[in-house]
Amino acid sequence: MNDLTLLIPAKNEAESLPAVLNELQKYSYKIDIILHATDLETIQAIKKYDINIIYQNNLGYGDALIHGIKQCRTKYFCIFNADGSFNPLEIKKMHDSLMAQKLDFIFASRYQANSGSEDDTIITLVGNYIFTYIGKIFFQLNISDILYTFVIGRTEQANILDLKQKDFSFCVELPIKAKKMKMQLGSINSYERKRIAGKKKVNAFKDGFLILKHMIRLFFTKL
Ligand SMILES: Nc1nc2c(ncn2[C@@H]2O[C@H](COP(=O)(O)OP(=O)(O)OP(=O)(O)O)[C@@H](O)[C@H]2O)c(=O)[nH]1
Ligand SMILES: [Mg+2]
Repeated sequence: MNDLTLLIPAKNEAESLPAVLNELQKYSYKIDIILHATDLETIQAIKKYDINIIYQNNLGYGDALIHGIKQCRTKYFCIFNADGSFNPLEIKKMHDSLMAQKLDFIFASRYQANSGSEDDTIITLVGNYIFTYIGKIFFQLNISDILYTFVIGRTEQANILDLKQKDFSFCVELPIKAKKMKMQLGSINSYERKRIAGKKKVNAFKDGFLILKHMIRLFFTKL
């Protein structure tokens, strides 16, 4: 599949990212890792791999992805985590489904038939449920797992959205703005695995608050 680039944001993933890259080797996808130049341990850990490293100017998960999408030169991109929780086997089925349904973005979901998670906690489960529900009621979003952000999208369409959120509120900015622009969104089943090693970067309360604040702002703005 040479029309697709995997965009992998990474922060302090020296333990997990090499294992993720090993697993990806048999698929021959184009891969861009987006990280900050100060993350020397991760940079050292992936030195031997034939991948492209993009250095972000600012900090943050959303900042990394905005930067990655802007630099993406293939028709499609896939947001893929550096912690081993996404199964690369699912990429092809997501890509095929996006093409077959002529979608602009396809969002993997842990909460529909034939899906699940080994990584969810009760807090992330409830938080996700609430934000997904807000997405459905206030933005008519037809996706069942708004925060997972295992997504394949059309690069051209993502560039129209003028994405700005540098933190984890990027997760809601992408689908909500796409919906407001009347783009075609779809959902597909996925099974989330456990993070291989290292620490999660999401703080349920701090990031949950930022996400809620941004959803409220998006509700009161045109785009
Ligand atoms: N470049 C960059 N990557 C980040 C940053 N924060 C998180 N990431 C990466 O984004 C991906 C998702 O982060 P996680 O900590 O796994 O967050 P999550 O998957 O939502 O949370 P859990 O699955 O609940 O642990 C991982 O690949 C992280 O390394 C950041 O500030 N900058
Ligand atoms: Mg994770």
